[in-house]
Amino acid sequence: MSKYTIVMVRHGESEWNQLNLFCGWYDANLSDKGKTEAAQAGKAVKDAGLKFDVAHTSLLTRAQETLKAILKEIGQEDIPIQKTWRLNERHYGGLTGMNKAETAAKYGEEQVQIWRRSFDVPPPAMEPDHKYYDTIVKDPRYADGPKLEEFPKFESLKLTIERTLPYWNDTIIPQLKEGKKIIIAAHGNSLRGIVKHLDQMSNDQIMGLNLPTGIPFIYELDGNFKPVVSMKFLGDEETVKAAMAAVAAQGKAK
Ligand code: DG2
Repeated sequence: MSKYTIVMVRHGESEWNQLNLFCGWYDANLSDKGKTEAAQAGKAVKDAGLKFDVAHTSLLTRAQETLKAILKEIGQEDIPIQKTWRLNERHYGGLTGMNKAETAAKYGEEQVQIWRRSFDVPPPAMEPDHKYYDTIVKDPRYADGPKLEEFPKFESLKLTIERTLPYWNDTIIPQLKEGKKIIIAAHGNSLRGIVKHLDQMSNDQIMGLNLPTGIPFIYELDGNFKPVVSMKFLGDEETVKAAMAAVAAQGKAK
């Protein structure tokens, strides 16, 4: 029997998604299309009659703006919003800022697929001479964490899960237990980590999952936080399928 309901959404398309650049911890804004997707996500949430007591998001603008648009649409801009680096996108290391299709042309589609979707093979590290190193490491939004010694220079999905899951277990679960209705607006890979955990997907199974931008999905969980309903998208099946395929195709050489 379903006891808890939680809604999750990957942010709307960012300007860097649009340019097909590895983004990670770079703070890209939503594109115009992404803003429209965020508003549509809000409409879908409204049509489903969902309301929330608390919202969670990352420290990155694209996720926060998506959340804002959704809460505006459902008239709930006043609920508490908790922001954490633990929901940030996985850190794409030295790949940050590189074009995914050009990277595939240079290093091969197989290598890009490993970097994007393998469970535990990390991308190359972001070295201090990387164009975006200072922009990210010295960003004051990280003053409260992660600490310099744990500040990522790259992350595999495995490493992403290792810093996202403590937030799920220590913050989200207790709030669900209190009966709070929750929405999480985050990123392709931080959410893939949560989905892998909830659905107990194998390392191979999670490789095949690509989350679309701006389409909310629902989990219904039993008393032991096991899914009764998994990843039910608030969108029609064909649209969701096409959007997932488009994300997968971003790693193809042009
Ligand atoms: C994308 C995900 O993150 O990229 O960092 O480039 O969800 O913040 O747009 P998001 C990025 P892929 O793993 O799908 O290549």
